[in-house]
Amino acid sequence: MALKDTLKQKIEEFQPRTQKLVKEFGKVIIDQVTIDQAIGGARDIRSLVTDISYLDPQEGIRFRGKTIPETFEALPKAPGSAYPTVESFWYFLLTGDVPTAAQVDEVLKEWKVRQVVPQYVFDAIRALPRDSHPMVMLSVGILCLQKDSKFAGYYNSGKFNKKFAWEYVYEDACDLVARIAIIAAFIYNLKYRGDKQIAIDPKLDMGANFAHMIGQCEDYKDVARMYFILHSDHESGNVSAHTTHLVHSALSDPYYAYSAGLNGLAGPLHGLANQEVLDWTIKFQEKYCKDVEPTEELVKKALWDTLNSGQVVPGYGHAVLRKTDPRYMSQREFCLKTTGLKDDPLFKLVAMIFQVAPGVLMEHGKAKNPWPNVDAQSGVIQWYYGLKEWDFYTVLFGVGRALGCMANITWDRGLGYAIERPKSVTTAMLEKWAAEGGRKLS
Ligand code: HAX
Repeated sequence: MALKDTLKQKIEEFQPRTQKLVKEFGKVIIDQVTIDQAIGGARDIRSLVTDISYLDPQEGIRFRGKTIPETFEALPKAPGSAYPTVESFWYFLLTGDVPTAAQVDEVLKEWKVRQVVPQYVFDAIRALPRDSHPMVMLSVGILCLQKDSKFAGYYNSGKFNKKFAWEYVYEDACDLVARIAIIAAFIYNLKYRGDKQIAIDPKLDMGANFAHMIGQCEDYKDVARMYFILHSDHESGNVSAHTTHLVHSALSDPYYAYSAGLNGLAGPLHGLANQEVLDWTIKFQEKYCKDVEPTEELVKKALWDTLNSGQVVPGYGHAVLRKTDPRYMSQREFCLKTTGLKDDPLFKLVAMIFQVAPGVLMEHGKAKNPWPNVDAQSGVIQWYYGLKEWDFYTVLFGVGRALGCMANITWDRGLGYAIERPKSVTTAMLEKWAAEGGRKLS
């Protein structure tokens, strides 16, 4: 069965579960909110629903119930590769089913048709100052695609029906995920390769084609596949996923929603941390290791210098995780099994930081999670393969994150989730409830 038909069946089978929960159990309490949560970024409040991934503080992410190693193991691999194609992962994220080779093939073929990016997108990006951040270029590129949104077209057609709305979100979502790596490759070539563009190779899957389009080597094809899959989804509360969900909840189409999500991803406490890690590490090398080999003592000193100057250690800490991020470990394993990379001085330095930083952060005593997150390891791989322009790293994150965000909003519409509108209160109200020992709930 084609992906859209399978999805239709899944959504229709699922709808009664959501409807029953709202109708029969809508008033069942699942959480409470404290003053520090209201002021402190709504941390840990259970008020979002997704079945696409779940983040356990100790174990880390599961995509559709599978850990990262289980996901990589289960999915059909790209020809001659140890890694699955992004296309097979997309099928899995959307449906929860491991696709057959034939089903993956169908997605591959479909993306070949969908991946054509209109010239006006490239023109708009090219019109930006060349020293604009590449995340601005990506966000603008995605926003430009809005003009032809099938969801917006359906909404404005006068025939809009909530029941079928998800099908149009799905159409935009597929177009967006099929095109985003092409736009990213264009931005890379425009900014860093003197606008030397390389045409799409229609024989290649998304990851391989991205590698081809930025002039990368054969081995980088797996890097791209791994990277896009690892960065795809991290349940719904993180800034990029939540922003996409929030904006789409107003029935803004997927392009408006994901452009906004990308703007959140571009924050240094979120996706931009991967460029910050490389920046920090290279500056460390320049400052401390001009004539000497890095040592644990030097790393310790540099970490304390960062903390004492009031900055965060990029790539460490997490709002939910309380252990080393399995996405970090997955990339570390990739480094360890890649000849050349495992002996690369930068990888060795990142591995040394991994030995030292948790102890320093524990001694510092602020971060609830002193362990590395996904961003602590990702830049070093890109650097090794010659992508030394670290301001591009968040774009790579953004290409991957599109998969999770688009799968989620397709299901949001399928299950008819409401416009998001939490309630705010005033500081005076908080002070009153604090004095009374809590708000009296009638
Ligand atoms: N270095 C120094 N201090 C840190 C820290 C770090 N890596 N991580 C947390 N802290 C500090 C916080 O700034 C906070 O200090 P204040 O009380 O002075 O405000 C305190 O420890 C408590 O914070 P927390 O509860 O442990 O962490 P939060 O949930 O508030 O924030 C962050 C989570 C990821 C934003 C945070 O750990 C951080 O800033 N890390 C560094 C940046 C980073 O790597 N971001 C990427 C995270 C993964 C991701 O989203 N990728 O896209």
